[in-house]
Order: sequence, then structure tokens, then C-alpha cells
Amino acid sequence: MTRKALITGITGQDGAYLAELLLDRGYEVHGMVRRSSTERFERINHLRDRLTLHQADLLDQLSIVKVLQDVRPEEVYNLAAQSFVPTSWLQPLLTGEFTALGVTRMLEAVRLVDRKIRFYQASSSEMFGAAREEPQNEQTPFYPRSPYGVAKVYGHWITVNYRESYDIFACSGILFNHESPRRGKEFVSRKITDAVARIKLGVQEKLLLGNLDAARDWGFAGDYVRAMWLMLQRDAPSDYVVATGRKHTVRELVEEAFAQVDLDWHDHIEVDPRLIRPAEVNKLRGDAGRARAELGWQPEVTFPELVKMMVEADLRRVQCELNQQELPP
Ligand code: NAP
Ligand code: G4F
Repeated sequence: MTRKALITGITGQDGAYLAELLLDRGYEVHGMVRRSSTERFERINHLRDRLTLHQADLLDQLSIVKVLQDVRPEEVYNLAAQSFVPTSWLQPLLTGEFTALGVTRMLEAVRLVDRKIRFYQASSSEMFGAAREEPQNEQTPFYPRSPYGVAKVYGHWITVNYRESYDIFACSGILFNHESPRRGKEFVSRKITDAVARIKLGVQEKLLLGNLDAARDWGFAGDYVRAMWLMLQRDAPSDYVVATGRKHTVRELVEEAFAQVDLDWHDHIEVDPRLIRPAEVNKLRGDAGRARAELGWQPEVTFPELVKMMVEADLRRVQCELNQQELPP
């Protein structure tokens, strides 16, 4: 029988990759989208005739219950969130509503509609924040450093709590930073690769960045959605760190991206103090040993391959924009 999955946040980076993965595996895929005056479905336009979209919002409990009643999915992937860390200082309450309480609303809907639903929560390495040890694993204590990180800690623990209180198959995937050509342009990786393409093609001169010393464990989003799916295929629910185990600084990312187009980054990068965060997560590096042992998961795309993939995609896209051509799918 065809399995049904519901993805919240299907219009985001991970939602698009996960929808592709589930369609490839023969699922009937449903997506939850919020109402907007203009549709922004660029990341899933190529899949539109294979998806069913439902309007609901993380702020609106009944709308979520209604979607679950209409779809009756076997698996729910809760990817929707206010996911940009700097915005969480500007809008801490809204971030709490979406990214923290939104998880409870999803879990309440599961509890009311069908407790047999398998539930995935998109937790984050931002929960480790000022991490107490390196690398971080499932036992490392949390010390979040932004309203976003604090909200994700709530989302993580409420997921664990519903698993323990109601015997719901609920998993929390603690994913480290993962990027792709579909990454939002405000995140540092895509901000850099987009600028590299624009500078190479002569339509931008400078790129303003914040803390170049921050280090992250960056992987490829396409690899990471595979881990989400694997978690929901296990006999028992659990929590897993998903990471590459290698960290690089923002400066190294800049060097790698500019090297792809034979430019010297020193000629183009300026540090803008306004982009330094009120509280920084200086370094993150994950230990995905448990995911490797229990899920058989490991990343396939390396850091240099990821940067190359993103720079090449941005070069193609910017070139098409300049030629006023449509980007091939
Ligand atoms: P993203 O590209 O920012 O996508 C976020 C999605 O959430 C979008 O589809 C957005 O819809 C939706 N959304 C936001 N508020 C909503 C609301 N009130 N109601 C319904 N939908 C709403 O994020 P991503 O990079 O794919 O990340 C997916 C999830 O993983 C997020 O929860 C993020 O916090 C978490 N995470 C990401 C990473 C990473 O490195 N990418 C690492 C760890 C955890 P619109 O299109 O309408 O805005
Ligand atoms: O790319 P970022 O904005 O990602 P950040 O804050 O690590 O959060 C991302 O990963 C989390 C997983 O750990 C997710 F949960 C979250 O949803 C999101 O996807 O920033 C990475 C680093 C930071 O240390 C930041 O200070 O890059 C530094 N940075 C330096 N200059 C910059 C910039 N970040 C941004 N966005 N823009 C800059 O100009």
C-alpha cells in the first residue's frame, strides 16, 4: 500500500530535498504551506504536479489538526520553523511561537488524530551553543546562545516528552548546518557563493560579512534528509546527531569559494561589525557515530564538493539572470 507522508516547511531547503526523496521511494507526499499574498514555491515548482499542498500555519492549532485529519499520514516531518538565527533576536516572541510552541501544536495534533503517526522533529546543533565538549553527541548538554537555539531546545524536549508520555514514535534529529544550492541567501554559505558568482560575473564588487572566525560542521542537505527518513524507519524512536565530524571557519569557506573562480578573497571581503551577533556560537562539530551505527547513515558530499556545487549553481543562475533567460530545472 502507498505510504503517506506530510512535510511541514515543504517550501524550505530541506522540505524540497525530502519531498524528492519520499517521492522517489514511492510515497504519496503532502505538504503544509502557510498562506501568502504571493506564492513562493520556487524550490518545489518542479514537483508541483506530484505533491498535494494544504494550507495551515504553525500558529493555528485547528488548521494543523484539520490537515492531519484530511491526510491521515503514516509519517510527519516537522521542518517548519523561523530558522534564521539573527531574526530570532529581532523577533524572539514570534520565533518562540513558531519554533518552540509550533512543535507542541504539531504533537498535540498527532496525539488527537492518530498516535500511531511517526513524527520527526527538526532539532538543531544550535542547541549545543557554547558547547561543553567537542565533538558534540546526543549526550552533550545544551547551552543555546540565541532565542532560536532556546526555542529549539524546547522543541527537542517536548518531542522527547510526548514520546515518553504518550508512547508516540517521535524522533528528534539534531542536525548540524547543512547547505545546498537551495539554501536561503541570508545564510552565510549561500551569501558567499551567490556573491562569488556575482563578483566573478562583474555585477558585484564587495561582500560584507560578520565573524570570519566562527566554525561550523557543514554538510550537504541532500545527505541530511536521508537521515531524517532513516530515523522514522527504525523499530524504536530515538534521537540522533547528524553531522560530518569536520569543522571549517567562515574564513575557510570564503577561501574555498573564491578559489573556485580564481579570485583573491582579500580583494572583496569586508567585515561589517553590524553583522556580529549579540551572542555567538563560536564553533560546532558533531559526532554522528550513533547515526552511523544504528541508521547506517553517512554523508556522501565533502566540504570542497559542497562549496563547488553551490558556486557552480550560483554562476549558472546569475548568468541566466543576466541573459534574462529562464533557469533550466
Ligand atoms: P528554511 O529553508 O528556512 O524553511 C523553513 C520552512 O518553514 C519554510 O517552508 C517556511 O515557509 C516554513 N514556515 C515558517 N514559519 C511557518 C509557519 N508559521 N507555518 C508554516 N510554515 C512555516 O529551513 P531549512 O533550512 O529547510 O530547515 C528546515 C528545518 O530544520 C527548520 O526547522 C530549521 O530550523 C531546522 N534546521 C536546519 C538546519 C540547516 O542547517 N538547514 C540545521 C538544523 C536544523 P515559507 O516558505 O512560507 O517561509
Ligand atoms: O549560516 P548561518 O547564518 O547559520 P547558523 O547561525 O549556524 O544557523 C544555521 O544552522 C543551524 C544549525 O546549527 C540551524 F539550526 C539554523 O536554522 C541555521 O540553518 O551562520 C553561520 C556562522 C555564524 O557563526 C555567523 O556569525 O556564520 C557567521 N557569519 C559570519 N558572517 C555570518 C555572516 N552568518 C550570516 N548569516 N551572515 C553573515 O554575513
